[in-house]
Amino acid sequence: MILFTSPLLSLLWAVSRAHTLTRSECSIPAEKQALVDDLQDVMESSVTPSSFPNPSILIAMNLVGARNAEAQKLLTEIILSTDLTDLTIGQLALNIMALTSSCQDPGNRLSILKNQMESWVSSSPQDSYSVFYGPSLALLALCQMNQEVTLELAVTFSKMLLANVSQFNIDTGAMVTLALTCISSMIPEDLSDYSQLFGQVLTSVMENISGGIEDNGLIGGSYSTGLAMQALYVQPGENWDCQKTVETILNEIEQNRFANPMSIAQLLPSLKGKTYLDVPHVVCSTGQEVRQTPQRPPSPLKTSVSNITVIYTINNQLRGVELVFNETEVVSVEKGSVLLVVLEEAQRKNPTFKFESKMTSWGIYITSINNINEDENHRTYWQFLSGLTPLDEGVSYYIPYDNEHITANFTQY
Ligand code: B12
Ligand SMILES: *[C@@H]1O[C@H](CO)[C@@H](O)[C@H](O)[C@H]1NC(C)=O
Ligand SMILES: *[C@@H]1O[C@H](CO)[C@@H](O)[C@H](O)[C@H]1NC(C)=O
Ligand SMILES: *[C@@H]1O[C@H](CO)[C@@H](O)[C@H](O)[C@H]1NC(C)=O
Ligand SMILES: *[C@@H]1O[C@H](CO)[C@@H](O)[C@H](O)[C@H]1NC(C)=O
Ligand SMILES: CC(=O)N[C@H]1CO[C@H](CO)[C@@H](O)[C@@H]1O
Repeated sequence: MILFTSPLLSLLWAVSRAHTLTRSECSIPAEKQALVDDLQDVMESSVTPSSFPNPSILIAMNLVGARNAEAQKLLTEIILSTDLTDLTIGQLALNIMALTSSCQDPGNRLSILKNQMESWVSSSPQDSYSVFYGPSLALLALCQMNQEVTLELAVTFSKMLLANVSQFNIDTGAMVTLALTCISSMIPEDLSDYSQLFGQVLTSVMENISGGIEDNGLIGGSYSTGLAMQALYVQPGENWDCQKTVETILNEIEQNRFANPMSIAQLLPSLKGKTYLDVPHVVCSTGQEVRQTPQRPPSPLKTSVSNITVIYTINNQLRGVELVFNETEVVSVEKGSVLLVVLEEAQRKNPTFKFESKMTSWGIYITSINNINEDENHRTYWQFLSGLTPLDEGVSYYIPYDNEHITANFTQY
């Protein structure tokens, strides 16, 4: 169905069409504007010389307009000096978009990403849907940088998505939507073979995202909503009440559900009607005012020093017959502690509960428990559950309640 001739592809790529977006009607009520500004301040004040270099924060800041020009400048410098050797495809893509949004030249990051993507498409076996998240970011970044190779990569990528459908993942679907929307806007409409292929993927992905719209307006839970909104902005459907989604999200913000700076980075652009497709169109103003970050209200003083009890189980039924274990420890931690404190307390009481972790853009990620390591090649990881429900936050943000039963279960994705 698809004919490949490279000169043709490059010719077509050059004929890019302007793409205009129709936005669903929704806005932030005037009385909630301060709440959103505070949220942006939390995200921007997380940028320090020693914090984890997070390109998603820079993208968000540039899309909505930085309130703290100093944080914007610092993060741009940090991203510019990030060592490229150990970056994944997705991280490279985010770095390129972050630098573009700061009107900086991404330099050799682009050619590294192209090479990595070319080997990725030719090697990937049947895979779980969320594994396509990073490569979608890559296609989006390459498309925005007008790389001719994008069309060919996108064709292979789309065929892989159509051929191997595993458990759908909203965040990944949203990224796929942004990437293929960018690519579709770069090829003439009458190129029916390509348009048809991308259209087919976009239709099924948007069906699944729409299916994730909950009665309360959230889309696939609190932390998928920001990205899902971006997808719904660029591929508008009929049945989305954007205002309802915004209202529920604003409630969630008031409940302090968006304390993690990365969760803010993925939400803020949507709240302000922006998407990652706007990255190439950011206007970089020079000589911005360095604004004083407003003082955050002091966190309420800890009045109660009472402890709570958490039942913590670590369970591996997956790896090594002789390594199988299922152990439970009851620990007492100060009320309001994050889950990480439970893990530390269990480890202190019982060496079987020894764990290892690494820092990521979302906070602390648990890589190993009782010497059983996650393995990307086998798609294994430590999943955290409350009862039988997977947690929607990591150990450095989730706050357990009294008598909660938390399980770390070694499983596959
Ligand atoms: C792929 C993915 C995974 C994979 C990561 C492995 C891999 N090699 O692909 C797996 C399935 C293992 C995973 C696990 C978890 N994930 Co996850 N994951 C994602 C997803 C879909 C894409 C991440 C990605 O590739 N980013 C692109 C690259 C370029 O960025 P990166 O920062 O380098 O990505 C790394 C980190 O994001 C890290 N990571 C992935 N998930 C999580 C979660 C936490 C809490 C941390 C600290 C790190 C982390 O793994 C990525 C690859 O190395 C995101 C969706 C999203 N909106 O971001 C959710 C997402 C980040 N995950 C989430 C959650 C909740 C989890 C779990 C805590 C679920 C659970 N109940 O156990 C666990 C982590 C537990 C632990 N061991 O600490 C939430 C975080 C929300 C929040 N407010 O904290 C997200 C946003 C999904 C959602 N919409 O709810 N995840
Ligand atoms: C999405 O939903 C449709 C049905 O609505 C289904 O056929 C398809 O396999 C789903 N998954 C993906 C990844 O698109
Ligand atoms: C592991 O232990 C928990 C708590 O004691 C128990 O509920 C669960 O059934 C056990 N699971 C397995 C697979 O043995
Ligand atoms: C309360 O929790 C802390 C850890 O947060 C622990 O060190 C301490 O022993 C606990 N106190 C009691 C009485 O269990
Ligand atoms: C724990 O992981 C195992 C192995 O993947 C799986 O069979 C089991 O259903 C998981 N348990 C829970 C509670 O999710
Ligand atoms: C297009 C594509 O990637 N197809 C793969 C789907 O999964 C099967 C089974 O693992 C692979 O053999 C195909 O290559």
